[in-house]
Amino acid sequence: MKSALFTRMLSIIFGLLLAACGGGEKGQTADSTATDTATEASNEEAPEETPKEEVYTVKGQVVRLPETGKNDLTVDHEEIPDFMEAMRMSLTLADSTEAKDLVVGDKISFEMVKGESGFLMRKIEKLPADTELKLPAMPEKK
Ligand SMILES: [Cu+2]
Repeated sequence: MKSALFTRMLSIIFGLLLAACGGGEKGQTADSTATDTATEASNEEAPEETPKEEVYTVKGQVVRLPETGKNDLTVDHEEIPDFMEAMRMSLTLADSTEAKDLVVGDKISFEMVKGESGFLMRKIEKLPADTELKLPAMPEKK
């Protein structure tokens, strides 16, 4: 008899718990609906984003100067945290006159700009020749 009472009490407690849970879920559903609506509204308000350019200040060393009539400078550059490992790459000069005073082997800092159509470099500044750079170890490929 005692156990029957206990069982009934348990079932009452369970019933209460279920009711409580049900109430909670209803509340959550209402909340998430409200959030969805808010998100949609803010999306509509946001103007069409023009793709932002990402700018990184990078140090590197000149590997190859632009050929006549071309506009690309090849550099070994240091790691760019969270973006690019140290590597050799060719970049398009935003302003070709920026390369006119450079020679192969110059250590430079520059801004790397990731735009819609690839990478640009600009604001090239020469660094002292004894600047220590962590450049990529380039396996000789021939
Ligand atoms: Cu790179």
